[in-house]
Amino acid sequence: MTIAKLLDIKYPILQGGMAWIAEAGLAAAVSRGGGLGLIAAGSADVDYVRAQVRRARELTDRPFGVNVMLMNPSAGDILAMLCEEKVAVVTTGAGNPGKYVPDLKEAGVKVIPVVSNVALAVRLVRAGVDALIAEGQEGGGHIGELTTMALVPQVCDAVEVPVIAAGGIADGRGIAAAFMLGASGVQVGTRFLSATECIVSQPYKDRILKAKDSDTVVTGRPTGHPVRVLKNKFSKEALALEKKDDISFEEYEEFLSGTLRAAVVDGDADHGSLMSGQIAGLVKKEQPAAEIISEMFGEALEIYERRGKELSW
Ligand code: TUI
Repeated sequence: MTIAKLLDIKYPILQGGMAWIAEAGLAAAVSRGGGLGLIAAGSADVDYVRAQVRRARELTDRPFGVNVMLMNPSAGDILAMLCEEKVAVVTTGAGNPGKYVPDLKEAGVKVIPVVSNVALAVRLVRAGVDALIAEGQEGGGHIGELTTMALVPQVCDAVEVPVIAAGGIADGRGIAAAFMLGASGVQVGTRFLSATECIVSQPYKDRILKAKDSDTVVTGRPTGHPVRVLKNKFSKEALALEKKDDISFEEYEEFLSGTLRAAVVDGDADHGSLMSGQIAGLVKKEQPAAEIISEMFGEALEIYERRGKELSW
């Protein structure tokens, strides 16, 4: 079964579930453009997410999904509401959604968790998920240890369900490479930060558009929650704090609190957390989401049609 058939979409491109950023407007624009748009539940409550689902339904007849960040204390209630609303697809991040799979399947919701290693991938396939997103540490936000290049083929070999590659994919070359590794689709986050329909603050967007290859850094490694962000005053301070022996987990959490919102909503590009993948250096201009999708897929097809026959060494 192809991803496009499984999800009833035109292109095998899923939008990443970016907390505070991916709301109904972006999700609907991606779905109208032939991909699968996602509303990010992030750290929001049930009522916010329900309202976003209903808004997306007003904006598009195409299928869309909701990404549930499992560290959110309301994750269980949000998932129960998504069953009631019978959303087409749920993706999950930052945890193991195994215990929720039976109820989601019963409600007819397709379940596609993000995994960052083979062990969790195998467990979740046994639990009955429809597909998996294998996300490498090139991605933005909360990440695992393995790179996309190493993770994707190993997950593909370990499971029978379709695998969607994520982390470091922002153009047609990334799509073509992901398919060569055995993936059946891709998830794209950072490139959609530059979408015209993306509500992220202009200072955040501008930093993405100006970013170079080595402009991201991973904060939070000692806390067990590594998060990839663009380098700025916030990331410098975070790394300095992590090095101190006398800082408690609670103090560090307090320092992080509200920093993503500050970047996304308030436009504080110096003191906010600018979550971004390593591929930001490839994102050069603002474009409508539909154009991003058709351009990326067109490039991938061209690589298959032309370069596939030109392999030489
Ligand atoms: O979830 C993400 N990326 C995210 S979530 C997020 S919101 C946030 N805000 C502030 C601090 C931290 C997070 C921003 N970016 N990507 C998917 C992902 N999931 N990456 C890694 C994982 C993951 C980690 C552990 C998946 C499963 C897992 O399982 C642990 C277990 O219990 O087995």
